[in-house]
Amino acid sequence: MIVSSAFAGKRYAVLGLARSGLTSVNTLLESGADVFAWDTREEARAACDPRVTLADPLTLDLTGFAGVVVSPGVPLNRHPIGPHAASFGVPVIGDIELFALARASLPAHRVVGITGTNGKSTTTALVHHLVEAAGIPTRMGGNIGLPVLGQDPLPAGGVYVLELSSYQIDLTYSLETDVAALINLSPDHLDRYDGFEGYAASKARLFAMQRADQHAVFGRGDPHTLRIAGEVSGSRAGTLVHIVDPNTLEGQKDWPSLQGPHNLQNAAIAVAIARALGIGEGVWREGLKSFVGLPHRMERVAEADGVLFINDSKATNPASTAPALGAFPRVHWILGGLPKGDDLDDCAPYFDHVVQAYTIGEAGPRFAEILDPIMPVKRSEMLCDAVRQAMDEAKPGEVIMLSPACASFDQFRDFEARGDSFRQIVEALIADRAAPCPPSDRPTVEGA
Ligand code: UMA
Ligand code: ADP
Repeated sequence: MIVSSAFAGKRYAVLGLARSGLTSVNTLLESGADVFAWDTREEARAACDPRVTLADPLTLDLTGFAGVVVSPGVPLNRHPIGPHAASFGVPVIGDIELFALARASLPAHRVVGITGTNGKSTTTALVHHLVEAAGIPTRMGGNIGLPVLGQDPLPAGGVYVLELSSYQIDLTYSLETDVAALINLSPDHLDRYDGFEGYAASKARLFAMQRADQHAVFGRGDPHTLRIAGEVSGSRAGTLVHIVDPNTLEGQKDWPSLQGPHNLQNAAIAVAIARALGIGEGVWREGLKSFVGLPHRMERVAEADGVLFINDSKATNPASTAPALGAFPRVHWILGGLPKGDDLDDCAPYFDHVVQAYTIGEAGPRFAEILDPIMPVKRSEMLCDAVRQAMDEAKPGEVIMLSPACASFDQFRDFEARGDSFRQIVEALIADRAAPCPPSDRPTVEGA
C-alpha cells in the first residue's frame, strides 16, 4: 500500500466505499489522517475500517477538511457533493489525486497515464508488460481495476502505468504524467457530461496537468483526438508530441494477442510510450510477441462442433464492438444491455459479417428495431437464451460472440460478471444443451 506524510494530521471525507474508496480510506488511515467515510450501501459501510467515522459528507460541516475523496462511479454532474464541498471551499478529489499528492514521498519514479474511449486497458497492460520486459520495476493501476494506492511502492527508477478514465481525470488536479496518451475519442458516458465536448474536455485535462517537458502521445484515428493533439502541440516542443500512425509499425502477425486493426492502434501507442521511456526496439518487439491479452476482450472461451465462442463483454459502446465484428466473417452477434446511445452506426460497416443478431437487456427492443430491416434478429432478452438460440443456429466455421455495445448494469454487476456469466453459460450448454440457465443470468435491481 502507498502511504504518505502528505496526509498526516489532515481530515478527509471519503464518499463511495467500493474498490477505489476503500483503498483511499486505507492509505489515508495508514498515513495518519482523520477519516470520515460514507456509502449509500449499508453493507459497504459495514465493511469499512472501524477507525473511520461513518457520516454522509452531505450532512457534515466540512470546515477544515483537506478534501472530499469521491469514487469515480459517483456522478459528479448530478450529485450534490460538488456544490456542498464548494460551499466550504473544500476540493472534491479522487484516489488518483491522492496518488499525485503522495508522489513526493515516494522513491524517484515515472508515471505513465493512458486514456481514451477504447483500448485503455489493453494498452495499459501492454505498456506494463513492455516496461517489465525492459527489466524496469513497474506497477499497473487505475481504471483497469487495480487502485494504484493499494499497490506496494516501487523502488527508485520504477514506472507506474495508470489507466485513467474520464471520471478519474475529473477528480484529479495535480498529476504530472511523464508520458500521457490519448488513444481515441468517440461518444461514451454522455450521461455524465455536458455533451461530447464536455467528455472530450475531460480527457484533454490529462495533458493540461503535464509540465511542458513531458511526453504526449496521441492516436490519429479520429478528428477529436487530432484536435486535442493540435492544441497540445502549440505549447510543447515537437519532439515531445507523438502523433502515432499505426501503419508504420510492422510485424503484427507475430503478436497473437494483438490481432485486429484496433490492437494495431493500441500496440503503436504502447510502442510510442515505450520509446518515450527509453525502451529499445529489441525489447519492445519481443514484448509485443509475448504479450498475453486480457480477459473479456475478444477472448476465446470455447470451441465446440467447429463453432468458436468469443467473450467481448468489455465492448461497452458501439465503437468498441465494431472492430470485434470486423475480425470475423460470419458472426452470431449477442448484443444489448444498458445503452450508451440510440444507434449502432459505428458498427454498420461490419453488418454484413453478422449471420444473425440476438438482442438482450434494456437496449434489446431498440437494437432489434434498428437491425430488423438489415439482418435476421432474435429478441432473446436474456443472455442464456441468446447463447442457446445461437448454438441452435450456428454452423461450423461460424462464431458466437458476446460483444454487447452497451454497459452491463441493467442485468449484471459489471462487465466482468457479464463475461463470466457468458463463459459459464457456454460451458454448461456445450456439456448439455438442455442445461438450466445459471442463477446469475437474472436481472439485478440496480447497477453500480
Ligand atoms: N455510491 C454512493 N453514492 C452515490 C453513488 C455511488 O455511495 O451517489 C457508492 C456505491 O454504492 C459504490 C461506490 O460509491 O459503493 C461507487 O464506486 P465505483 O463505481 O466508483 O466503484 P469502484 O469499485 O471504486 O470502481 C472504480 C471504477 N468505477 C467506475 O468508474 C464506475 C472502476 O472502473 C475502477 O476499476 C476502480 O475504481 C479502480 O480504480 C470500472 C469502470 O466501469 C472498471 N470504469 C468505467 C469504464 O471503464 O467505462 C469508467
Ligand atoms: P477500455 O479499457 O478503454 O474499455 P479495452 O482495452 O478493455 O478498452 O478494450 C475494450 C473493447 O474495446 C475490446 O473488447 C475491443 O472490442 C475494443 N477495442 C480495444 N481497443 C480498441 C481501439 N483502439 N479502438 C476501438 N476499439 C477498441
